[in-house]
Amino acid sequence: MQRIVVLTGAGISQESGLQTFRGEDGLWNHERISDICTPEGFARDPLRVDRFYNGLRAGLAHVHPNAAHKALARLEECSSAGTWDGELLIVTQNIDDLHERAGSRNIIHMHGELMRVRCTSCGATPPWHADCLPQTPCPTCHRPTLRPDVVWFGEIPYHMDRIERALHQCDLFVAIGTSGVVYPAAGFVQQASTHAETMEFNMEPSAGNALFDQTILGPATKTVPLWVR
Ligand code: BV8
Repeated sequence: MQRIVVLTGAGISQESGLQTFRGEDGLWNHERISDICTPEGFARDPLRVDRFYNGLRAGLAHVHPNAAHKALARLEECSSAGTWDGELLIVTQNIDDLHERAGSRNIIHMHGELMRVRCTSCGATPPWHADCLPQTPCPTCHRPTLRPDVVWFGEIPYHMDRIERALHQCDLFVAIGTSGVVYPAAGFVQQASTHAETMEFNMEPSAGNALFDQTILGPATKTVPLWVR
């Protein structure tokens, strides 16, 4: 049984038409991280943060999974169908739903999900809907304490225990389309490299590239299907 952990970042969704964070037209070139991607920024101006994520939600409605998302879904399907003696876990930093829409099921959204909101009073994570505002009452506890279900800087990513276990047990760790600058995700290759093969798929070497056994450069829609085939 081969155990593969795939870490994906914004680069895997780039060819679907979603912006990355740190490229020449990156999201963080137009907004300050401290204003948008921190609990302090949300506390200062919740409507501004809501506008940012509503902009991403609007964009998500017009894009589709690409060949890289679909190749990973095919690999998971081979495991379910028994044609591959392995198991695949996708740990994504992305908050889009393109892995799900490509057909993947074994996914951990470590930075949360764009199409959910989270109640800071009761912890419920109901689906987001168009007239959801920070003062909209939570459908579970009815308090007006909803926020984007997104992990911001300074907050602990979701499901870290499950991720650490998977990294400890994997035979192969693959990173696709991530710049390797945001922790703890950027540190996963170090944890895996003590016992597993490591591969990086990117357009350019990431910050942690020296830690990878193999580097495959090129657009993910070309390189990932060739690897999965
Ligand atoms: C935490 C929210 C404690 C969702 C995001 C000093 C040193 C080290 C660490 C720290 C430090 N000071 C503070 C920290 C911690 C901090 C951190 O890492 N800061 C960095 C900037 C120094 N991290 C945190 O605060 C995290 N929490 O540490 O808690 C803890 C941890 C564990 C256990 C207990 C306690 C929380 C981090 C989460 C922040 N939230 N976003 C959203 O709005 O989307 S971060 C944001 O960056 C996104 O989530 C994104 O996913 C993430 C990483 O970006 P990438 O996905 O890599 O995207 P990027 O644009 O950067 O790169 C794209 C890549 O794709 C490029 O390499 C490009 O070449 C490539 N590419 C482009 N096109 C293609 C392609 N590749 C292939 N094909 C293509 N077509």
